[in-house]
Amino acid sequence: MLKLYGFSVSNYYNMVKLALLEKGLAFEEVPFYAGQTPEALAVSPRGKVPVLGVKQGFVNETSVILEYIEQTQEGPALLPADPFQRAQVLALCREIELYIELPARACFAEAFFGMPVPEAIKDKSKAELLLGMGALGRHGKFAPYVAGESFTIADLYFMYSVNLACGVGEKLFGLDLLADMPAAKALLDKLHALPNAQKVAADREAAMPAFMAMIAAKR
Ligand SMILES: N[C@@H](CCC(=O)N[C@@H](CS)C(=O)NCC(=O)O)C(=O)O
Repeated sequence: MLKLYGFSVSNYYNMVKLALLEKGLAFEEVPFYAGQTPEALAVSPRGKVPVLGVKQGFVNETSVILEYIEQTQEGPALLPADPFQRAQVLALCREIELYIELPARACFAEAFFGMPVPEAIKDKSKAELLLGMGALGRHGKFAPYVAGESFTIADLYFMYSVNLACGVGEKLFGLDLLADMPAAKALLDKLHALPNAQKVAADREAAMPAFMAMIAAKR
């Protein structure tokens, strides 16, 4: 059986978890906080989650895991078969990760854990986030899904990265990053209302106290 290594508070972990649930696949969740110990690095070369455990070994990096699942498993397709359409979906995922998730992530410590982030980093993140959201507004279709008529892995990146970026925008910069994107806002609500997304969210809530205690202990 597929094994999903990671923890329920991780947004990347939840992208893969929702993909597995939407495809109706059986999998086992293996609690794994990664880190830099030799044991963790033997599972995840950079000490990140998620990691997918398969018969032959480990597959890491969310985008690669999602493509691997698509290529090897049954269930509803989350990537188009047509190469051009597939490229659009993959580009959207990459754009969301590079230009929205990563600048937002640089500010997570202050936005979500009360640990100050230097002003220079916040300034850079704010500028990059605005450019990233502009790119998403130009490239995303939101008709109703990010890449068009079908739910794809671009929706997974959108729902689990853009929601956190919006939290950063609101908490640190007083900005509504989706203010000019009503269809995107509606899609975010629609995606988070999916029954499987609700299960993922419930697991996240349940795991949050232990996660926050772990963060506090590390301070
Ligand atoms: N590029 C990685 C990023 C994954 C990532 O940043 N995961 C976070 C949790 S959301 C993590 O493992 N953080 C632990 C750390 O950086 O030590 C992927 O796509 O899977």
